[in-house]
Parts: sequence; structure tokens; C-alpha cells
Amino acid sequence: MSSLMNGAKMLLECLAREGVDCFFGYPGGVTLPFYDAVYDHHIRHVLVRHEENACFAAEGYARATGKVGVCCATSGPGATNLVTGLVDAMMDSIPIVALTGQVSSKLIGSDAFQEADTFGITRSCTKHNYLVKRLEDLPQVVHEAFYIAASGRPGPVLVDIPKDVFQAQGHYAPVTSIHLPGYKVFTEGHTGQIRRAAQLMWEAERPFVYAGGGIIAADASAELRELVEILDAPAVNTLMGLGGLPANHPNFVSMPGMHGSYAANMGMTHCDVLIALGVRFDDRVTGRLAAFAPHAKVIHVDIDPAEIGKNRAADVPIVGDVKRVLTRLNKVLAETRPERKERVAAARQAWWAKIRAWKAEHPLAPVTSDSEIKPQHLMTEINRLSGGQAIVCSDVGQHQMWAAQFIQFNAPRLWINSGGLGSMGFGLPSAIGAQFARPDKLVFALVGDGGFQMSIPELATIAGYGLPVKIVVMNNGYLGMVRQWQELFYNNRLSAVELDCFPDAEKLAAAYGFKGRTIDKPWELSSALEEAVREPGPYLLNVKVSPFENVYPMVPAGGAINEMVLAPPQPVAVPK
Ligand SMILES: Cc1ncc(C[n+]2csc(CCOP(=O)(O)OP(=O)(O)O)c2C)c(N)n1
Repeated sequence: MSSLMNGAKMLLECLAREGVDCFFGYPGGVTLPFYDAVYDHHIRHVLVRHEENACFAAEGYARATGKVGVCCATSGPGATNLVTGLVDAMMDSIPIVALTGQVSSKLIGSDAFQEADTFGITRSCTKHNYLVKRLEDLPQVVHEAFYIAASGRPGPVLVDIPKDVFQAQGHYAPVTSIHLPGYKVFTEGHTGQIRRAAQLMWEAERPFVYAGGGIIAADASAELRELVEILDAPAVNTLMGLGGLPANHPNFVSMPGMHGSYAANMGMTHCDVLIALGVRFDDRVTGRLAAFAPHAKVIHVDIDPAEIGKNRAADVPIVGDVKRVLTRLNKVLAETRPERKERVAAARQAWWAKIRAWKAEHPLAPVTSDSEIKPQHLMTEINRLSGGQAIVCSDVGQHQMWAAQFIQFNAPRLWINSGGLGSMGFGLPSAIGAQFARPDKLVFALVGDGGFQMSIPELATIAGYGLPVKIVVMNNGYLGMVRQWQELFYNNRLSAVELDCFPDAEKLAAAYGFKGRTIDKPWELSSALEEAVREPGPYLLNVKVSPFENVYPMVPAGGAINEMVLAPPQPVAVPK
């Protein structure tokens, strides 16, 4: 027996059936009926201070759990404020359902107050979007939205709901099946291609595993680990894939790409078989594409057929869920191992010797100073406190790259960052979502002084809900990453990158009712971080670091990834 309810209650019924326990949003005129239903519903609504941050928080929730994150905004400006977050989720394949209110059906197209063409605006930044025209369609649409967001290559789905649909009365009939004729997900991978991949892997003298965010999305860490152990192959995790293979695994090399390690980039360049798993050959990883992995045959596994051959042709293309494909592949590899492994042992030894030599030649060595806090020092201290287990939600910039280089992630879903879009302002709100999702976890919001100032309003959300997020500002007084490029490629003409007038952290935190502190001495660093972690509530630690430190290694734009600049240029001695 279905019961009579209005659209707003029906929507909440759908969310409850999808297992939603909390969602992030901001109300407005057309969502009034919905928020009236939210008032006494058991699903927790988290009031953020800006809709963009509702979407980032939903992403943080989704990235920390693998569940679909939900955000909500009113029509017009509320909906348009979601756009950056939607693009972010699209670029990083994060499952989000965004609910937006729309003006009443009869007003659509009349330039009504707070009307925006949300459906049209979000078409290109969502995996799919809907405008619900009739209450009868609402349950089907909402359940489809969750299904599409989470299945195949995950992504954001938006459901736009006119006010009259929220108000209309109807019966909720449980949705028992989702049938989408035009939407096919290929999960298994082609048996013949899997066998070819296994054969190529055993024939390889210098195999190299290039594992990305797809490993995290597919929950395929155990299968990835099994693969690298069967093959005894070196492996890298991309910025999106960090934690996919634990950082403390002996086969883990590091992150590759523009700020990847020497060993990772040399390994990619010199391998003869590149095993690309849940990756998209992003330009920040490949550098100059024509020079990328020039000697390698490529095995590419991805759930999205559009990724295969998009940037680099695959010798063995496999469309499928990387977890399912690796399970089958590992089985074939294990069966064929005894007869083949002998033949490759010597070559493999030589390959490992090379990788180790590259690691030793140019390690990612922490930098410290007696007089100032080096950014790398900050990251190694966070790493010490995390022990490979804390969740670190990073903003975008130099601090993000140093964090990726120096903080170890020994499990998936600990490293949360805006990889594809590189959206400043992501770190703090995503930490809110992650902390709601994982109240048991130590959560750091690691932000630059630029990105932090984009998200300061969310300090109120953190304070209001008493979230014990540890906000660490890596404060170099600049938009550091842009300053680095201006220094290196624009003749050090530092244009519009200086951030003066940073607020007093202690007073700022106190204004919201929690603790804060500023430090600038290297000997204060460990105890200040420890104090922040010990504090049961939120903490704002403003760490003043050397202003002119640059991130190395660095592949200049357009360069091949083996053409790394490894260290700052040494000053040339001028003859007297
Ligand atoms: C919304 C947005 N605007 C602009 C940029 C361009 N951008 C990339 S990194 C960066 C500097 C970030 O500065 P800060 O937050 O202080 O971090 P730092 O690089 O110093 O660690 C800028 C402006 C961006 N990525 N996102």
C-alpha cells in the first residue's frame, strides 16, 4: 500500500531508500516546501554557507566513502552556484546527486524571479540531468539519478524539481527496476583481451603499472596489489589514485607526472609494457604526449569506452570494471605463472635495479631549515601524525603537490583533492563532507592561504556542527603555484599574486568559538600540530612557511616527463 504525500516528502522517501544519511545544502524560495519536509525528517541536512561548498562537501562525503554524495540548492543563483562543484565531480568521476529547485512549471520560460535554465546550464557538466515535470515521474527519476551517478564511470547527476512538483500530492510507489535502454555499462572485460594482456605482461621485461582514480572508484585496491605482487612490477598511483596501492608497499614508486618523482617518470619513459588501470592519460601525467612512454606497448583497462585511445592508443584495450577485470586477469596470470616466470626473472631483476637507482639518484627528500618552516617539512610532520591513516582533504596549489609527494596514504579514500578541475576552495568544504562521512577519522583540511580565503565562510559550518576538522593553512603569503610559474617562466614578474592582509588565525578561530594559532618557527611545528590533533574540536593552524619555495621536480609545460627540472637553478658565480 502506498501512502499519499507531497513531492517534497516523496523526494525524502526516495533519498531514505537510497541509504542517504546526510546531505549538504542551502535553502531558498522554491525549495521552501522541500525544507518544510526536511524539518522533521530523520535524514540529516547540513547547512553550509555557500552552494558551491554544498557540492564540494557532497564530493568529500562521496570520495571518503564511495557512496553517492547529495547536495541541494534553490533555483537560479543557488543552482548556478553548484556549477563549479558539478564540473569538479565530472572531471574526477565522483558520484553526486544534486537536487535543485525550479520555478513552478507554469512560470518556466517566463523569466520568472530566480529562474535559470538549470537543465541547459548543467547539461555539459553532469553525467546526466533531469527536469521533473510531473510528480508521478519523481521517484523513478530520483532512483535513476542515483543509479547513473554510481554505476559505470561515476559522475554527477542533477535533478531539477519545480516548486509545484514539490507541492503536488501523490502516492509513492516503490521503484523496483531501472531500465535505461540507451545506457550500457560493460563491466566484465573481453576474455580474449584479458588473455592477451596476461601474455604481454609475462613477456614484458620492463612492465610498469600506472594506476589511477579508477582503482579507488572501483574499490580495486586488493586486486591491484595482487597484480603487482604476481608480476613483481613497479607501480605508480596518479594524483587521483594515491592510496590505491598503499604507499608503504615495496612495489610502490610514487606519483608520476608534472610534479612526480624522478623514478616514477623515468619508469614510465623506459618501460616496455605500460599497464594503465583506471587512468585517462591526463596531460599532467603524460607531459608531451608524443614522447610519453615511447617504448611501451599499452594495456589500458577502463570502464568508460570513451577513454580508450582518447589520448594514447592502446595495444590491448579492455573496457570493463577494473576490479572485475583485475580479478579475472590475476587468475589468468596466476595460472600461467609457473611456466613463464623463470624466463623473465633476470630481466625483472635488472629493471628493479634501474628503478632503485633512479630512486636513490633523485629521491623525494624532505627539505628542512633551522630558521624557517619549509613546506616539505610541514608535509612530513603531517605525515608523521597521520601514520598513513588520516584523511587529508587538500586545496589546490603548491601545498597540494607537496602533500601528494610527502604524505603517505596506506589505504584508498584518504587522499581527497580536486585533481582534474583543480578548483581552489575545495579543501575546506570537502573536509566537512569527509568528516560527516567518517566521524571516526582524523581529518585534515590542508589549504593554501589563497584557497582558505575562498572558503572562510565554512568555518561557521565547522563550528556550528562542532566538526573536529584540523585546518592547516600552508601560508606562504602568495598564490604560490602561480607565483612559481611567474618566477620560472615570466621573468619573475610577480603580477597579482601577493596575498597581504591574512587574518589573525587565533582571533579568526576565536570569533567562531574554537582554537587557532599561527606559527613560523620550525621548532614549533611538531608540537603545534600535535596540539591541533589533540584538541577534541576544530582547530585552525596557520603555518607561515618560506614564501619562495618552489615545487620540484617539475616538468615544464609542453615538456616530456623525463625532461624534469629537478631542483632550483643554482646561482651562477659571477667573476670579480
Ligand atoms: C577557483 C580557482 N581560481 C584560480 C585558480 C588558479 N590557481 C591555481 S593554484 C593557485 C594558487 C593557489 O594559492 P594558495 O591557495 O595560496 O596555495 P599555494 O599554491 O600557495 O600552496 C591559483 C590562483 C584555481 N586553480 N582555482
